[in-house]
Amino acid sequence: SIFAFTSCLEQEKPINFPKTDLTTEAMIPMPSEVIATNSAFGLDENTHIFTSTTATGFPEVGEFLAEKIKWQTTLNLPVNNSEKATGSRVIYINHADDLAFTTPEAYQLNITQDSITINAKSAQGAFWGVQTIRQIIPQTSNDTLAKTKMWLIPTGQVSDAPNFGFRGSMLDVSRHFFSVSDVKKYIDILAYYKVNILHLHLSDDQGWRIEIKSWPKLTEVGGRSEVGGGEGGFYTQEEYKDLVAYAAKHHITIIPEIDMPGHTNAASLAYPFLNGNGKKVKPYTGIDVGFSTFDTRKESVYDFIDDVIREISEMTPGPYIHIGGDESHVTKKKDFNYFIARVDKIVSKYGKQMIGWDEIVHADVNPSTIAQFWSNEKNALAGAEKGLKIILSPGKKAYLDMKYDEDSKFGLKWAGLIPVDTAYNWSPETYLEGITKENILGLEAPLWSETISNMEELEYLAFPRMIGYAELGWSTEENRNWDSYKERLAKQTPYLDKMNVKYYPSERIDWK
Ligand code: TNX
Repeated sequence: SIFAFTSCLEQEKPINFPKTDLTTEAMIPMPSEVIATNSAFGLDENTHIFTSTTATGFPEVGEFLAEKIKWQTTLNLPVNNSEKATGSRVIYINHADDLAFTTPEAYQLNITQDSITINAKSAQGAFWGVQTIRQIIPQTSNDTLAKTKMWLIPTGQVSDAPNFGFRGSMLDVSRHFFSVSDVKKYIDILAYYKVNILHLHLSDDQGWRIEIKSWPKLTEVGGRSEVGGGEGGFYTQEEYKDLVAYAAKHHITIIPEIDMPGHTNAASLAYPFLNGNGKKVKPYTGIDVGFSTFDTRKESVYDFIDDVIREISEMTPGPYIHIGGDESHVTKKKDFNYFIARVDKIVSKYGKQMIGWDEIVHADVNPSTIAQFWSNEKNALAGAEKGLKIILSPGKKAYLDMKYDEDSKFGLKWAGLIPVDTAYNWSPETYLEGITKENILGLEAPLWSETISNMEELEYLAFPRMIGYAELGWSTEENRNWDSYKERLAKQTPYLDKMNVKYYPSERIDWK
């Protein structure tokens, strides 16, 4: 009929897209290069997603994008389904080897009126490209340009790669326990900002949080307390594996930490033969540090550690095991170094790379062992001189558990107050004199949990500061700028609100 004919004509009329500017979108971290071509891709119900089907992980990245587009817009887009695809707009997620950047995490985005293409060398790179797309989908649709509702994505190109391959956060689930679903929510948000490491501090004086089948009392006895006297908790091995798999789906590696020889009161409470401080072990629910130690000269202690590292290695697809090593104030220096060297060998035996807090650098460790700098600059330098790679977690800049200001509801202040701009305004590459980019593995922001016991409190300390650390790890110095960052941060509210994140609404940010 004539009616059908006119409606068909209407559909083919080129759409007059409003002018856009990809370079001013609120992308965090700031990509390496952004070029705007000032038109729009109309994301609508006819859009199809296609991925490389033979390259590992690419179809899953396509499914992830579809899931998140549905969450954001309610559109239900097909993935790798050619039915009715002819003539529709398309998002391609391609495996491509010829990118300008060498790192496997690099990706390129090419957005035109007709298609969006992600090119990436690895599924991980493609996954980061997907996060960039999520960040530039507008909150509201345009309902007048065409017959369908359209979410107008600015056209242009993004060419992007991380400055550091290790961009992390740490959660202390020991001082207070956090559930699997809490940790999953944290993972969701980290992934959105291209963070690729989540370090879990699984044991401390106040609680042991991971089931070890060969030593069941660790959780039965050692898992039942926390700071302030709460009931504590722990992850069963099934739950822990589920967490690791959830993180892997988000291209995040989990680093398990068993802190020793200090910070071990909960372990010694479960198995008193481990204790080396000469006192009777009692449950501990305070927040002091440095009073506990394993007995470093007892062979049975190393048999115990061998079992623990073996069981944890079996649940850890990632390359790293963290063995703590901080604040062992009641372990003699000689015993401490002997202990660290022995544990280093156990970790290597199970095919993993050891990470320890900066105190470990004086022990005779494997050259591939990594030192995590948190407070002692001399330790970091000594580690780098030995050729060890350094993870930067400077307490004064990167501790998520420091208060923002004197009035902060939660947090400590031993390393200083860390307002949102102080957290952002420093350079990992030049922070420590004598340590260069070659020495640095990356950046990690730890969240210790002495003063926080639920997700809302966790979010108050972690956000917005963690978003800034994500940019510090990903973007190069020339691409970072507080004035630009604070504008982009202010525009994260729709995402954070939709995620129900109770971030700290710092007055230094002009929240939108
Ligand atoms: C120091 S940082 C610690 C932790 C505390 C934290 C509180 C580090 C390696 N050790 O045991 O939780 O300060 O900010």
